Amino acid sequence: MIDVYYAPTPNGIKIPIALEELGVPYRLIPVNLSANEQKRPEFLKINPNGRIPAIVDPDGPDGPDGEPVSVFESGAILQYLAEKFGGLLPKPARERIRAFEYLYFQIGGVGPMFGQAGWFMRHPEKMPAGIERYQAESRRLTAVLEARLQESPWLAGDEYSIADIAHFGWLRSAGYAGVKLEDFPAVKAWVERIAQRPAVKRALG
Ligand SMILES: N[C@@H](CCC(=O)N[C@@H](CS)C(=O)NCC(=O)O)C(=O)O
Repeated sequence: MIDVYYAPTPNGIKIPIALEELGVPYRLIPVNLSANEQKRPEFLKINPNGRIPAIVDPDGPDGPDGEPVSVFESGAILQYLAEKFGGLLPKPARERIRAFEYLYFQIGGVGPMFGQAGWFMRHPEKMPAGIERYQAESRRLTAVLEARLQESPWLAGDEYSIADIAHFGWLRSAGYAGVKLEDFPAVKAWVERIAQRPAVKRALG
């Protein structure tokens, strides 16, 4: 049974969604971010970066009776799960490349920019220019997704993948970063389509 160190945040929900989609049993271990549990020494052994999500797979990558492995960084966890359990990543090389492009686009772009936009919107006294800069960047990144989803049902192409799962939590809460989904109709329809998936409903309870 895979242990998922979890809080119900845009990064946190990626992991139970992927595990539900793959049909893999898991146990959620809540991490109280307000109490800074993610900075405790025992958790830092699992994720030296002191953030959720992280997982511990008692069987490791080699399957039953293998060595346990811990994985941190949500993109690395999604890739680990997709490769170990054989799903959520297209097999054709060209679509697989697209899946990784959009996965890293989320990890390096959408996540940090939406996060900063949301933070500055809630702390305007710190730096008004921060709101303007990070909101503008969040909208620009959403426009990139809009263009992709105008031409393709899913971010990798014809198949739903870990690239979609990585973005879903951030885009369904786009208002947090000052992004109005009404301005991005293909992204809005894609968020609604993902929210209707039975695995996603189960993961979100
Ligand atoms: N790049 C990391 C980001 C993880 C992250 O920012 N997690 C947030 C919750 S969404 C967190 O643990 N925040 C608490 C903290 O920074 O102490 C990932 O994708 O896993």
